[in-house]
Amino acid sequence: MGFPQNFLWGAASAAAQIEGAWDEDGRTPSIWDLMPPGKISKNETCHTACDHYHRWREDVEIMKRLGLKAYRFSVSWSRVIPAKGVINPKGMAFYRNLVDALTEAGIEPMITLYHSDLPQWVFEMGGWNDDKCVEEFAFYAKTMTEALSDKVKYWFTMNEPQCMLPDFQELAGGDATQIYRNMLLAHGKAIQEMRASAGQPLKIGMVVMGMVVEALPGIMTENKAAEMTFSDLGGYMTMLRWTDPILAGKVPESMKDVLSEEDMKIICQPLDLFCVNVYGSANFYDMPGRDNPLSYPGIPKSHIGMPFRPECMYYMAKFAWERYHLPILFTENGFSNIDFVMMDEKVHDPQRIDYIHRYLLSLRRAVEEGIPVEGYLYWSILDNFEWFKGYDLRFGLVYIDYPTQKRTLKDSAFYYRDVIASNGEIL
Ligand code: IFM
Repeated sequence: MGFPQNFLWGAASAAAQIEGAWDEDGRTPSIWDLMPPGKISKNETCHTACDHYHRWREDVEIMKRLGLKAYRFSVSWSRVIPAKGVINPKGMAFYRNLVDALTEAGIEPMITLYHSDLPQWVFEMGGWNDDKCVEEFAFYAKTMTEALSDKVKYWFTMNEPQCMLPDFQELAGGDATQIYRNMLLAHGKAIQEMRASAGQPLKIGMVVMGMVVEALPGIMTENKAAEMTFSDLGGYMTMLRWTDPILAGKVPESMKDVLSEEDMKIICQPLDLFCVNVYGSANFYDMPGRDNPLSYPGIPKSHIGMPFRPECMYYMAKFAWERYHLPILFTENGFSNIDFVMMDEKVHDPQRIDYIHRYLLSLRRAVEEGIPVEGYLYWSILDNFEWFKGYDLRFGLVYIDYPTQKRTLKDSAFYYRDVIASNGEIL
């Protein structure tokens, strides 16, 4: 049976991680541009990153060469809205040109509105600690859909709010419950605005970080694994704390005093997809300071330390489908490796090829059981700026030599191209 004919094979990225041009054409800084010294590894910055802002044509050409069907990117909020109520035409033009080039290349553009890079001006207003942020985000969402929704069908309000909450708290302090509530309200209000101003019926979702517990014969039944996957025990990092309110209109027990009935009318807007980033299984992560009986010395991992567990794809799809009955879009999945350009001027990355191969086989199992999976987006199209960890970690299909900005397609890029061309038949 295999993957459906219209399966969206793609790749993903985020503005702060690739664009650079942090102070050009009217853009104002985001919190990542002004990170205090000592926070980011080796005090690296994202001021230039992959210089995608100037090299986007070359990058779209690469995507076209790979035969991508979809490309998910995020918009830099402070590039399009550099100050309260101000819309920057040059910032807008950048995204309009990108969308047009993608469409011309036959690549479905997908937009994430907020992928960690809060504008500094919003941060100074109190950021997610302050209710005003909800209105500012809704205004931003409306501005973007007014400008691009006739051309872009897929929209994601936020990426991994589970991780953004602690990142924001680390910088700004404040009350986690207040930040949580404001982020959920911002998501809901944004969708109201987006649906009202859309130029066509949109497919909207919120991207969560997939904390999936996989089933293990003799150790963990499927029922138990599903229950643990959607438990509320991990605080704000758990999926359920975000997905139940937005997708099922349910308030987790622990949040009963935080979200009111009135809040829920805003937060729970109809969504079209369950969007999830999955890298490994939660039951195999080493928890610092805690004994994990499933982890062992030398457990296969990526460079960033994520356990190599292809089964996570199958169980994520299965458990999410059983709980929410929405088509699933894998908005991120990928492998960080110690890549370099070798003597033959190529980047040989067999580990990444094996990773993609095995994770996709696991995904195919879900598809063949009849679970609707809309697409798979590899993280990431390019090596990029990995937040607090800087540039050492390489997730890309395309190698970036940062001093020269030269792009080299890794072996895995060619492998993924062949997977796409065969619609997964060569797996
Ligand atoms: O680089 C990040 C991305 O911004 C969000 N998801 C996980 C990726 C790898 O750590």
